[in-house]
Amino acid sequence: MDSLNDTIAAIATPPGDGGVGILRLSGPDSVRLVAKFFRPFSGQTFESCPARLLVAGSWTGGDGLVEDNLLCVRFAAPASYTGQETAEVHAHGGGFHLRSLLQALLQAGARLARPGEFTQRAFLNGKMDLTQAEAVADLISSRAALSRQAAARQLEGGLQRRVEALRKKVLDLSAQVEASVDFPDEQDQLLPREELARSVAEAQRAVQDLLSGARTGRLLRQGAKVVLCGRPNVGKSSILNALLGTARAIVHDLPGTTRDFLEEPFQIEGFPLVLVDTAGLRLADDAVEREGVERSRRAVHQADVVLLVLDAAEGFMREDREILEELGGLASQEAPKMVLLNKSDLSNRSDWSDPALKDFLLLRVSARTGQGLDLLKKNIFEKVTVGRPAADLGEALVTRERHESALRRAEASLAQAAGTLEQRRLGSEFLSGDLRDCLDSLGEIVGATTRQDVLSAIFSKFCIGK
Ligand SMILES: Nc1nc2c(ncn2[C@@H]2O[C@H](COP(=O)(O)OP(=O)(O)OP(=O)(O)O)[C@@H](O)[C@H]2O)c(=O)[nH]1
Ligand SMILES: [Mg+2]
Repeated sequence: MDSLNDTIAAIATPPGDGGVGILRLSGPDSVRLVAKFFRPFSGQTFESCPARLLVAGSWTGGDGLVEDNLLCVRFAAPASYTGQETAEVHAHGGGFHLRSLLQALLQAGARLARPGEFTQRAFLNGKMDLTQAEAVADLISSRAALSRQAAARQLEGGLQRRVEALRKKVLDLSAQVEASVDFPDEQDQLLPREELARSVAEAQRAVQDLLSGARTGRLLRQGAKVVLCGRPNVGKSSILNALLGTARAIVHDLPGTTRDFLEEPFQIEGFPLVLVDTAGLRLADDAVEREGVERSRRAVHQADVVLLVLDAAEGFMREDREILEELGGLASQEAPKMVLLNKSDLSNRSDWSDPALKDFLLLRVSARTGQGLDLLKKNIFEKVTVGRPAADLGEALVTRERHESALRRAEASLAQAAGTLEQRRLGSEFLSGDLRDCLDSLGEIVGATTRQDVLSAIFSKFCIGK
């Protein structure tokens, strides 16, 4: 890893032209480097200007010519985003102009920051834990109200507090057990097994509680894939269009119209979704359609919610039954499945009492009249939020697979500890081993015990200048 003593610099605002563009520096030479080019109008040196105050002045290039009139601000360590001395240059936001200013700073001795390096420094200097650092990236990339709200809760420390409370609980337990390792003779006295078992069970419940929000948290961050599937001509593309309110997909009365799958971002009450329209599932004779059908299967495989579309006017056909059977093996067990009886404007006489359908929620809809679409949206929302009311979704949720897998390992260690406690023969050193494993796993979530390569991978996904 690069040294924290490097002074790093980057353009912090997005590429392109804008009213204002910001350059950011962090490291021991930040202020000195900016001061080489920046002359406050007040006549003071930049170094002697108060910290955290925007100072107006001119920027002079190497040849002594003024290149911009702009604002600069300095932050003294440790009271900055990164915890180091930092400086910002708020210039006019031309892409070429900003790159020229950056170039001058790099020539003067700064190093170009890697993606996420500012936030990585903030993490390394204890300004935030790993869940908060991740929340910075999530807030920047959020595209829907509820995702933004979840990222903000996490940034503010919601998840950190829940995990730290759990760690503290396990740490206390572990201290109690460790004490008895030192005095093996007094073990029974020091190890009130029932009390310990109760504490372990309590920790297990807290882990499960965190895990129960993991799916929703992940979907909030990534957008839930809602896949429309079914045989040709039942109206999948029409439903997609009706939900989006635009004629995004081609609709035609010829079966086999949609050849490739099609994805569009969509939201329900601020929950981010990706609607996926697919090619009708059937035994296709031409090679292109066969490839399309294969892609439909892959889309169903990756679905977070599956909408099987039937034709209400035609009723439940043999082909529908075959698709329904195939869905069982194809779609994820976790993914809720609903059956849409489309074209219900044409008929609602068909019989849907077939046993194959009895486990599914059947919704009568019409892409043509819009009937039933509000109810469909309400049901999709309930499925992706697992019934939590929208107001609860801002509560700190586990949002990444990384958190989830660490929690599963913590859960396994606690189960092991519970087992050890039951088998009275095993000594307390086994128990303390289990608890240490559990603490390591929990520590990975907040970044206390996270491996260097994992950390690098997390920060490398950030944008430059963050
Ligand atoms: N009356 C009525 N017609 C509909 C409805 N939805 C779709 N249709 C008609 O059904 C035909 C097929 O619609 P599509 O949306 O192309 O069907 P699809 O399932 O996407 O078909 P493929 O792409 O071929 O698999 C078109 O002629 C639509 O106008 C509906 O709710 N009511
Ligand atoms: Mg279609």
